[in-house]
Amino acid sequence: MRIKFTLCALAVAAVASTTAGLAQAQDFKPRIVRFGFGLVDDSNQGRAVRMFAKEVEKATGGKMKVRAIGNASLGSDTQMQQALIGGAQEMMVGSTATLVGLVPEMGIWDTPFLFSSAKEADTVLDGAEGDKVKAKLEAKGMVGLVYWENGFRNLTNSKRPVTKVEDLNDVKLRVMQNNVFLDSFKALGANAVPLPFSELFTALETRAVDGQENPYNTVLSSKFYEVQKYLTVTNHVYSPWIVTVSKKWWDQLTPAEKKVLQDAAVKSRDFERQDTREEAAKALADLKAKGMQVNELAPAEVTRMRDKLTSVNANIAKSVGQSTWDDVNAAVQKARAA
Ligand code: TF8
Repeated sequence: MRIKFTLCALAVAAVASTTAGLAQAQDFKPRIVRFGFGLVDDSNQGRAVRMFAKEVEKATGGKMKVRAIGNASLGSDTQMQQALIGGAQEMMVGSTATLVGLVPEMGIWDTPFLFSSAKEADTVLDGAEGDKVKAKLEAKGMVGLVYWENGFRNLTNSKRPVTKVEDLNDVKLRVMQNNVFLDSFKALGANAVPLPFSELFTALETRAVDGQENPYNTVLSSKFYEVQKYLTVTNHVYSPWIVTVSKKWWDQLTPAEKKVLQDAAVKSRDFERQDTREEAAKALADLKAKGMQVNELAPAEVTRMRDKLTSVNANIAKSVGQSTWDDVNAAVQKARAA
């Protein structure tokens, strides 16, 4: 009698713990998730989207299918954002920089030299300050899941090696579409032209613009080395990517489905950062082998560039709000001291 009761209690407990803890296949409805991105399939972005897709399919027993749609086939970053807001597309990953028009606080991440290492970026982006900025998306119709690494940005152009700030004077330089980037490169004396990434290769090829700035990984995966001769190591800003979901669609999901997406997003973030860092460590040598002429800046020139760039800080503080500016900078200082 006693034994029977204990076994029975154990059985009840076991059933309760599976339903509460592990999600079952029947918790998931068949769903198709269109996950768009701007880079080519064979890029750090593409690899991480496919990794995310596998995780989600595995966790839902194949019920939720994630379609990785690259090459900006679903549109530029800003076009995809509008599709997410309207509910015509479920997910995307893109630059935080292209969200500044919707969420001004996102501009904080474009502050030149904000982060001096990837470790600082991880700590702040994954911490309370990163969360606060990410949470602002909800009021605009999107849910931010995680930040991925785009990386430290470097300058390329087809005119000349940039060894001092003045070399940029007559360079038509494509920048991402927000005022922080426009102001930053105007402060350096370049002729800054905002353009969506999806139009960049053609613009470089036809010489509509002379140069651009992006992490090594992207210069490599987007084959910019075919149309850009000179690369200058500037590391002028760390760019995050952010994985976002349509809020209209998110609100229809069950808690179990939301958890699957959140968990897979965290796994994809860790995978993506490692993959990106490994690729970046080799990319410069690859770019040289493809014929790019690479130069570093003399320390005095780095200081001059830094001084010119930090002149935009006051405007950034104004557009992101003083409290965002102060809180993020304090979090960076704390991460730096750790
Ligand atoms: C840029 C960004 C791009 C991203 C990507 C298309 O220069 O660095 O790599 O926006 O998602 O526009």
